[in-house]
Formats: sequence, C-alpha cells, structure tokens
Amino acid sequence: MVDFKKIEKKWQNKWEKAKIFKTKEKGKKYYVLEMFPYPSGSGLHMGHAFNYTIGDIHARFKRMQGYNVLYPMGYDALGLPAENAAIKAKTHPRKYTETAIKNFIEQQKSLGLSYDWSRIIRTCDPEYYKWNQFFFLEFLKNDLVYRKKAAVNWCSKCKTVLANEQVHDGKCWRHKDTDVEVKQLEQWFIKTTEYAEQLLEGLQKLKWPERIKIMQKNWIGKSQGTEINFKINNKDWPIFTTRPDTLYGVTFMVISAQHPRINELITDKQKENVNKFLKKVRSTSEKNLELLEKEGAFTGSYAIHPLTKEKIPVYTGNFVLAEYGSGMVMAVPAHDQRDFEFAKKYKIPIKIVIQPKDYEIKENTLKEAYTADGILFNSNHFNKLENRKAIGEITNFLEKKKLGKRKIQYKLRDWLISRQRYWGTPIPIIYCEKCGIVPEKNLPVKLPEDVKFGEGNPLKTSKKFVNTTCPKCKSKARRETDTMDTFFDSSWYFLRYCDSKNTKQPFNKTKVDYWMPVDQYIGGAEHACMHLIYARFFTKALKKLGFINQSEPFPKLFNQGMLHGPDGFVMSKSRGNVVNPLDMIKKHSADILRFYLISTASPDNDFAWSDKAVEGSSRFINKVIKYFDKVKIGKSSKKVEHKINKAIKDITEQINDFKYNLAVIQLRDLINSLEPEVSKETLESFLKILHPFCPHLTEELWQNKLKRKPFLATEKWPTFNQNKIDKKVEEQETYITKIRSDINMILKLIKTTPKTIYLYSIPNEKETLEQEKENLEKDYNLKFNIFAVNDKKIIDPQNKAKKAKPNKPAIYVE
Ligand code: ANZ
Ligand code: ZN
Ligand code: ZN
Repeated sequence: MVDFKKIEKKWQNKWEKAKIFKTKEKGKKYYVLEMFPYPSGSGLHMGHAFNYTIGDIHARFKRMQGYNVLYPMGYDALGLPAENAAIKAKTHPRKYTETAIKNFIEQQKSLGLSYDWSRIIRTCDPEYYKWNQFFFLEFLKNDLVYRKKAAVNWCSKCKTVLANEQVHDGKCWRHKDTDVEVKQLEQWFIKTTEYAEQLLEGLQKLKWPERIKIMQKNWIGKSQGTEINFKINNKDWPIFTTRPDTLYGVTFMVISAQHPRINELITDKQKENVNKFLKKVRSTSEKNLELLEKEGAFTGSYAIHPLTKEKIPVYTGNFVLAEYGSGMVMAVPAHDQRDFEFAKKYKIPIKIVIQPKDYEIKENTLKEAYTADGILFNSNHFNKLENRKAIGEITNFLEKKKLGKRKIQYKLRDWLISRQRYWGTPIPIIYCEKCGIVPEKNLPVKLPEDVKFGEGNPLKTSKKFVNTTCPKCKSKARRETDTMDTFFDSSWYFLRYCDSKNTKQPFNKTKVDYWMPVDQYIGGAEHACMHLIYARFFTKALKKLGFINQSEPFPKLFNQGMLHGPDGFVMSKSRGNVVNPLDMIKKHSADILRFYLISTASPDNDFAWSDKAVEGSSRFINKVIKYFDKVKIGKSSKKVEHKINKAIKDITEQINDFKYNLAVIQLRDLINSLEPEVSKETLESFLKILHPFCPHLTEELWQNKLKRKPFLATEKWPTFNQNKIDKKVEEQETYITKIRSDINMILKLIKTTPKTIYLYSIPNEKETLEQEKENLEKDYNLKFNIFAVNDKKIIDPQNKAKKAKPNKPAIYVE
C-alpha cells in the first residue's frame, strides 16, 4: 500500500523548498494562465480543480519540453460578494477575503499545482490597486475616461449600479429575481468604444473557440447604415437606420423612454399620458427587444420627413434603446416587425414601399411586416429599383442634399465603471469647488477602515476619507466615493504577473516584452464578453499609451467544459449535487482526482461526475504502483519498444492539443502492454509521460524505484524513435483508441450503469477486437461481447449491427 497523502505532501514540500517552479526571464518562454479565481468563502470547487488540472498538465509538459514557463496564480479579491458576505458574517471584507485566500492557496497546493507562488497577486492589496488608480488617471489624461450623467441600471439588492452586461433580461445577473430600476447619476465611463473597430478586427487572428469569437463579434455589433436628419420643432434629430430604402414608408418615429432629451418633445397636453408610460418602463437595457410586448405613448410632437416634408407623429416606446444610434428610430411598420406590432396596437397608418417580385401585398391585408427583399414602390423617383440597390442610391441622394450621411454604428457601449460600494478600488479623484475635478496624484488612495456597512455606500460614512484638501488650490475639497468595477482589476492582472513586485511602476516594459502575450489562456466560456473584451481593450489602450508593445493579450484560449453532478445536472450548491475536490483528495488522492478529471471526456466537453469512473482511475494508478514493485530492469522487447515510442509520439501531440482523454487511453494501454522485464529507459520514459497527469506518484517512483535524483518535474520530455514504431501495429492501435473513445462517449451519455457492451465489426476486423477483449473487460470492468456482422449466432437486440462500418464498429450497451 502506498500512503498517497504522505507522498503527496512530501513532494509538494520538496518542490516548494527547491523553488523549482520559480521563474526568471531567461530562455525560450511559455506563459500559461488560468483565469484567476474570485476567492469565495466556500473554497475551491470541482470546476476550479478541473480548470487548474488542465492548466497544470499543460504547464508541466511545456516545462519538460524545455520552455521557460510562467505559470502564476492570484486572486480577484475585490467585489460585492465579499462585501455582502462580510456584512452578513459581521466581519470586515478584508478579513473575510484574507481567510478565503489562505484557504484557497492551501487547497490549490494540495492538488499539486506547479505555480510560481512568488508572483502571487491579490487585487485587494493597495500595492495592486494603486496601479488601477494610476491607469485610471493615465486614461483620464488621454481622453479615455469621462464623466457624464447617465440613466443607470440600479439593483436594489446589490445597492449599486450595474453595467449593461450585468443586466440579463431586465434582471440583476446575481439576483435573478430582482428587476433592475433606472436612476440618473453622474458616472465614470471608460471609452471602450474608441477601440470598437480594432477589437472586432483583432478577433480574426485569435485562436479561440469559434463560438466565443462569434459572441464577441455580436457584442461589438457593427452595423453599416445611414444617419438621416429629421427636423422636430426646427431642431435636428438624426436617426440611425440600416434601411434607408424604406424611407418613404415612415409613418411614425419612436424615441427611447430613457432618451436624455425626451422632455423637449412632450407637449403639455400629452404630459400625463406619457409620464404614466415612462413610470412603467424600468431597465435601461432590455435585451430581448423582439419578445417584449411593444408599448409606448404619443409625445404630442411631429417630425418633418426630410424628403416628403410630411408631418410624422413622434411616439416614445419601450423597444428603442437610448444608448444605440441616436436613441430614436424612424418606424416603417410595413417592413419592420417591431414597428408593425406597435402600429397595429396604436392604430397608426401602414405604408408599403417594397413589393415582392412575384406577388402583391396590400396594407389592409398585411398580417405581419414584409421584411424580405423586393422592388421599391410608393417611393417617388426611386420606384422600380431593387431595394438592395436603393439603399445606396437613397443614401447618395441624402448625402448630396446634406440630409444624411453614411454611418458605422456599434452595439458596444462605453464601460461604466462607477460602483457605489466599499470593496473596490477608490477612484482617485477630488472635487474642488474652485478647480472642479482634480486628479489625486498621491497614490494609492487607500480604502478607509472607519466605515459603517449596511446602508448605501460605506465610503460616504468615513469623514476622514471624504474630507480632503484640493491638491491645486489647497482649499477644502471632497473625495470621490465611488469605487471601480472589479473587472478593471482583471483587465491587466496578466501584465502584473510579469513583474508583480515592482513598487515603482505597474510593470517593467522589458519584462512584459519577454513574457507577453499569454501563450495559453484557460477559462470558462462565461467570460466570453465582459472580461475578455475589457482585457483586450486595456491591452490595446496600454499599447497606444506606450506601456506595452502587444496588441492582443491572449492569442490562444481554451474553454473547459462544464462539470455536472452524478445526477447529470450542472454542479451547483442549490441542487445539492456538488462533489468537493478536497473530499476526493482525502478519499483517493490528488493524482487520482487529476487523472480522473481529464479521462472521461475531451476537456472542452461537459461531463458528469461518476464515482465508478473515479474507481477506474484509482485502479489504473494502483496498477502502475504494482508494476513498478515487480518489474525487472533489463531489456525491452520489440513490442514494448514499439509501444513506448508510439505513446511518446502521440501523447506529445495530445497534450499540446488538449486531447488529454486520448492520452489517458494510451497510458492505460501502455501499462497493460509493459512486460515483466523492460529497460530502464522504457521505465523512465513511462514516468515522464505520466508525470504531467500524476506528478506526485511519478516523482516518488522516479526516486525510489529508478533511483534517479529528483526532480522528475525538471527532466527533459522524452523523444521517440520512428524506426521502433511498427506501422501495422500502429494502425491497429489507432483503431482501438478510436473505439475506446467512442465507448467513453456512450458511457458518458447514458444515465444507467451498464453490464455488457456489444461490439459489431465488419468481418475482417473481428480478430483485432477479439485480441483486445481481455484488456477492455479489465479496464471497463464490464463484459464485452464481440461479433462480426455476418456471425450466425449474433446477439443483436437493437439491430445495431447494420450500423457497423469499416474502421467503425457499431456499439450496443446493455
Ligand atoms: C428603419 C427600418 C426599417 C429599420 C426596416 C429596420 C427595418 P442593427 O442592424 O441592429 O444596427 N434602430 C436604430 N436605432 C435603434 C435603437 N436605439 N433602438 C432600437 N432599434 C434601433 O439595426 C438597425 C435598425 O434598428 C435600424 O434600421 C432601426 O430600424 C433600428 F424595415 O430603421 B431601422
Ligand atoms: Zn443584484
Ligand atoms: Zn481647488
């Protein structure tokens, strides 16, 4: 019996003492980074363990390949949850957070992760957030920060403003039961929109999962259209449209209920009615405009159509965003479904200006908007034009008459960073009655300790903090009490890791030049928009300001899958299906847990926890131990030489491509094929390729069984000899690996525990399967029945045999 706990602790201590994961700037670099965690009080969950295991395998592998690997860890320690939890537990957020971080570190260490702990970052340390303040002021100097009064999303439970991204279908992203309200407040904004085009452009070159790129693309939301000037009460009111071809079909206008100038349009006569409607509209950013019941009210004002000079009634409505285009639309009910529904509801005329090519539509029989292409109609001298062509022609005409112009519009908004909460970076601004807005140069502006929690913004309760003197004129002044959105912290932490102890600068440019960009970023798909867009924006802005030379922080991104509980549902506390990583380490071992986590499925796929499969991993590890107990060191047979060389060849590729599950299949096959006597070199190679997955046990066997000096972790990755690989055998093995991967897929999908697996192959493949039968039965701990499709005595209750194809046997599970 091996005392896993003892050997794991032993090697964790030895690695730490010998500082073998500490990195300096020297040699060929490789930067592996996992999205840093928010250190919650409940500690590490299995999703974290999965994420870090994926990263650690990659980091250990690259290190052994000879790269100088930077693999750091830190804590996204500021933020609302800590503040709320601290209030609940009647403690200070700092205390709460520090305890949580200590816990996290201990738990992470018990997984055997090879971080360079000397570079640790905690965003709640003034030494870190000082540089948030520094960058804020740099952005201010360079016109990337501004202040404006804005209708903001307010969550009454969070007691703070939410970014548009944090409003999901009108509700708070944290409090899914709380409607977001609208308030008008002076807020600080970062001009992310300045980089909209670059953010979009840069996406093309990134090696990211396609769906993440599509999400960012939609979030940036570029539209090419036309800005057309309508006049209302002799003032200009531009609107944005992608469909100038429908200009003659406009029968009303709609202004957003949150438009800052809406009051100019509301006539005395309509005031009561409009106000009743405005009270009803809550969120500033209803995301689901299509599904929303369209509602509104007539403002009493009329716009003048730029071409026909007709009088067009102006409504306010709930389906127009204040923050997009100009916050007002020209409504064409015949050709836009939202406008159609609105027109029907408020009995506004509908005017068709595009006719389908092969039939005719009429206003009084129209059941829904006609949104397809067609021929212009009712549109003066543009009649008979194809509508796609008319888009350009009408825009040209408007440009010539100075009534409109081509315009590119983005959905991306400027980033609202003001938060009215305590546990964030204080915004380093002073308000002076004489000088106005004055930057605080004396950084860091530290969070005060003498605050009261519980009602509104705690910073307001510290007189020492609020009352100050103006740095310019020395008269009495007041400090900004808003703190920054914590996404600010995570927008540049990867740069700080490059030089985390620097007290003079946020980081040294030469060091950043050496390490950046991050060669491999690893994290969850939930960060497709906010974090990944902000970090890309920061990188581009810091490059422009001369702080760094890179324009993209994460050229390669890997998204791990979601972990499901044994019941098949996403692991969550509320479902009560959570499996705790520490319990598993105690019950089995860190190596077994690590090996299990990456064996069921490709790590970018979701998978459900299975105790039975953990047992399978445990059996594998114990098989390795038993083998090393008995093996005689001598010469390897041809067959073993083939196996080990082939494994080195494939696993090198598989770790590189995050196909860890396939590497696991090979390792299992390899241990089954090793003979009682093999060469020392074979055993060394075996331990080396197993090391990234099971670092503790392999170090132990390296030292105790092979009598080699520590550390295996710093040994060179083995190379393979193609001449020793038997081509024919290789083909058969690839065949078996594929079947095993297919079986794993099926076992992953079915909810019940099977007893027997039936395989049906084409006739000349049966023999290969038969040879593998014993190993399959051992590894899966299931009975295998193997048939050729033409066998007389075939058992095939579900008629699966006919699905068998060359190289792809059919599978039936019972
Ligand atoms: C007239 C029209 C006729 C439109 C038609 C569409 C179809 P994308 O592609 O998303 O950019 N729009 C403009 N500003 C808006 C706002 N603040 N809130 C909600 N909708 C707004 O969409 C552009 C179209 O969305 C614009 O083209 C405008 O409606 C609407 F048959 O103008 B369209
Ligand atoms: Zn909330
Ligand atoms: Zn002053």
